[in-house]
Amino acid sequence: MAENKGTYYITTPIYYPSAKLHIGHTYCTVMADAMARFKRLQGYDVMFLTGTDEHGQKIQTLADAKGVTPQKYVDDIVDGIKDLWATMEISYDDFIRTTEERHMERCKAIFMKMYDKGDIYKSEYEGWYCTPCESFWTESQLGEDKVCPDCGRPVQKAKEEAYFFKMSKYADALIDLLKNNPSFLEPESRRNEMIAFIEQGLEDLCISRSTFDWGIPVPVDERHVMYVWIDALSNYITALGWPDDPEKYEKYWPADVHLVGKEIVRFHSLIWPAMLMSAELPLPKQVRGHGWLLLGGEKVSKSKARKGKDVIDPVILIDRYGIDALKYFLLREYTFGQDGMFTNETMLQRINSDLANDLGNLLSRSVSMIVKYCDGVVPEAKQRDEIDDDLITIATSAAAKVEEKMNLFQYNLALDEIWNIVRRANKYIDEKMPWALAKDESKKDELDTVMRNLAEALRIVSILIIPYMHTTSDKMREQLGLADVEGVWNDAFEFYQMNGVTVHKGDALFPRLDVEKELDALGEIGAAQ
Ligand code: ME8
Repeated sequence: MAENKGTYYITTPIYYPSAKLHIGHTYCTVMADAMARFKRLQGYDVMFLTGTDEHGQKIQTLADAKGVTPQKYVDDIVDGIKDLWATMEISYDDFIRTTEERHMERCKAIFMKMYDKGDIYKSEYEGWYCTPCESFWTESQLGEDKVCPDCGRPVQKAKEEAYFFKMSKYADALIDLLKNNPSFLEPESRRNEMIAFIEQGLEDLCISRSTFDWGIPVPVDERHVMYVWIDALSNYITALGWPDDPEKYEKYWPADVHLVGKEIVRFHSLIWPAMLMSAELPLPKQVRGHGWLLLGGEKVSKSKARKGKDVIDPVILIDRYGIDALKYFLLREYTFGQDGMFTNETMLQRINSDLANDLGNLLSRSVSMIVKYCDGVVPEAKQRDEIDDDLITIATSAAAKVEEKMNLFQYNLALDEIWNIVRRANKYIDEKMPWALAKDESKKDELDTVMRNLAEALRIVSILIIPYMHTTSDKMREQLGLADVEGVWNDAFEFYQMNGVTVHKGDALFPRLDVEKELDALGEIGAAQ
């Protein structure tokens, strides 16, 4: 087992059970899962939390339209979300639903801490509300067209008696936090936006609603329900058992990172810390805002008139290409913090080039050659020249580079470091031409060395990819004769661990896709959606 490096607490947003989740929704969860697996592999005691955000006007309206109770409405959808995360092999340690008793009671306790501090008062709310975002806006924030600045949809006028949280009291402390502890909010562009937002003047926040009742009752006035964001943000500590069952809270809080989409950075980097300051609880160490996958912006292909739009249903894509291919694509293609266009065409091309060609071919040719030239037994390396040195250096130095990139949430660059080994190893085969060495008895030592070095480089790759594609890692290790040996992080730094191991030829890791044919098939599916 790897050494214990301490604890690591990572969260995703808790999703609204309001619609079928598309590939964009899965992006954050896939990133959080890869980070959780990466930290576990390194020896951290990881707590990975996700869940669902089930109260509020939006859910009540959707349930009313369907003619079912909000509870029935959310129960059905939450089951589907859990099924999706199971299909996607998301390794969460806890799934919190905000309709659970454990959450609701603890959320009331947070409210009471803020109330007892004197930070909550009753007044009247008059302004605008975006129901899809569950967000309050003032006249001046909306501009003339009266649309939500976050999502661009129309807002509704709201006028009701309400409880308010003295956010304005925490404006200086929040500015201080963002300016003096810049790593609290990454990337920098989001931090600057938030500083500008506060500097425009931070108003007190309306934190209760009384025109509908699908929410957690306000403990001091049951005619009101809590504003859904106060309810939702609390999940990060209610799931840990604060305050009545604090074992996990004491172990894991403060969170190492809240991963969130860019449009909800404001809630996590202003409202949530202000709530915690008011409740006199420690702040999370970091909030990281990721960009959006832009969906449906483009037809499947500009060059060919295909039938429908891109398929963005993760289940269909996983069914056709497998979960590892999809996860690899999401993590490799996009840069954390920036928006990126999602198209089926880029996805298929990436799967073909990086997975079928680069990785799949490397494994299949290496294993075939070890079978053919060495009876399947990984031989000893007998010599070492500059070309061997280059491969060995790249392979054994990758783990440290991967760690560096992962600590910056640069998943794409971390994967690129791993693919450096893959590309170098493929080039190594071309340079060493083992088929030519095999024809010359006097080159047997050189041939053995090449076979050994390829096996070792592949072993290192099989460890490094565990966080992103663990099933592919298992398949590789099966073929490399390492199925019974646990992939351990520290072993990725070392060469020469495969004395006398017997390899087994297996199926192609990723069958080569006919991109044109696949695009046509996806176009048909997209047209039917
Ligand atoms: O905001 N690309 O829930 P939500 C990337 N309940 N990310 C996307 C995306 C896309 N195309 N579409 C959605 C909520 N997301 C609240 C959170 S947390 C205390 C409460 C991301 O279901 C979005 O940015 O509307 C957000 O981070 C997440 O999906 C959940 O969105």
